[in-house]
Amino acid sequence: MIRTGTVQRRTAETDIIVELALDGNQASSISTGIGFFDHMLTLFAKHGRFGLVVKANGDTYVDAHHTVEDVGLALGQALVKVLGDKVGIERYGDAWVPMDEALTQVVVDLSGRPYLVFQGEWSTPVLGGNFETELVEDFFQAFAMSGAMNLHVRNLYGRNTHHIIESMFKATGRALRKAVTINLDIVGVNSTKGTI
Ligand SMILES: [Mn+2]
Repeated sequence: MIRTGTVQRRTAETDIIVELALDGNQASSISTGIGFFDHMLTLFAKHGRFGLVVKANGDTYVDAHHTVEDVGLALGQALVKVLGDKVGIERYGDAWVPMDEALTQVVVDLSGRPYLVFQGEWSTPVLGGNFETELVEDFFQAFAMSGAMNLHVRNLYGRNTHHIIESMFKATGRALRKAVTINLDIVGVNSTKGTI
């Protein structure tokens, strides 16, 4: 069984299609008009072993904010849609990912209770010419809220801004891979409440 779903999200600011396949280790195809963001989403998909298609046409002549935030919202919506009733999934996942001198820890709970804890600081305000690095937190905020997850993204240290942010996206992919994994020992949903 391949768990897959599509979300289309259109506003006056952005027009976005996200296709997410949790299984099958399919190739990703990312096009947002923001090169650094494409690079991050490609890493996220690769290290999460997600089949991910993102096509975004946004008002990047303004800046990258609307597009980055709305892709986060659409990706979270796609995850909720694909997971459905969450029967049998591990629910929790975590990962430590280094990138050279940078180290990031991500812990996720697909709890249905949206919450973001974000710890990260860096020196470079813009990467790739049109990606304002403060948008990293906005992306994770949108993703955690619309994905109804408790997400902790914690960079411990690092010098190079590209490395720090890259370790965050890779670690999030890896943590989510664990959380969405189906465990046949789990009867129903993985909660004493009977629902997540
Ligand atoms: Mn890179």
